[in-house]
Amino acid sequence: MPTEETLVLVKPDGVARGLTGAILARIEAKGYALVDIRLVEADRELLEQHYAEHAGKPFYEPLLEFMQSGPSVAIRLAGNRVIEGFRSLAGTTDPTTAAPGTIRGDFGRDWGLAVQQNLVHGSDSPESAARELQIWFG
Ligand code: RTP
Ligand code: MG
Repeated sequence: MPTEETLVLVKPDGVARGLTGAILARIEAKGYALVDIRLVEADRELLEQHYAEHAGKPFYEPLLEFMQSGPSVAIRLAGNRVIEGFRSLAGTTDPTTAAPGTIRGDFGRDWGLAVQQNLVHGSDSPESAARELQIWFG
């Protein structure tokens, strides 16, 4: 089976809180390979592409604002079943109920804001991964 790739983001809250290293340590300990990594100040145009599926939802505008609040770390990550595997490491979307042992469960906090600041993003399918890697890495 060919090695799979996914797009992982350490979102602005993760970078601002100094959690990039701790998050990368979990990814590396799991055995996934860093293929490319860069610090990105995402602009609105990039984020509109990335979050196209959420356009019109109540959290969409706050989400785009949050994602422009500071740099994100974009990672091209490779490994067997890495798409599913990273989402398992990340935990579910809501940090309050994300399982302990996951990135969101251990480090994520509900700030009572209009958008979940949940530290990381991971592509949810091979189609999303291909599309998102093109957006963030060209
Ligand atoms: P991601 O795309 O970031 O890996 O997270 P996900 O699949 O778990 O969540 P998704 O449903 O795709 O939502 C994308 C991001 O939007 C924010 N969100 N806030 N206020 C809310 O209830 C809410 N719902 C979604 C989160 O930052 C989520 O990661
Ligand atoms: Mg998603």
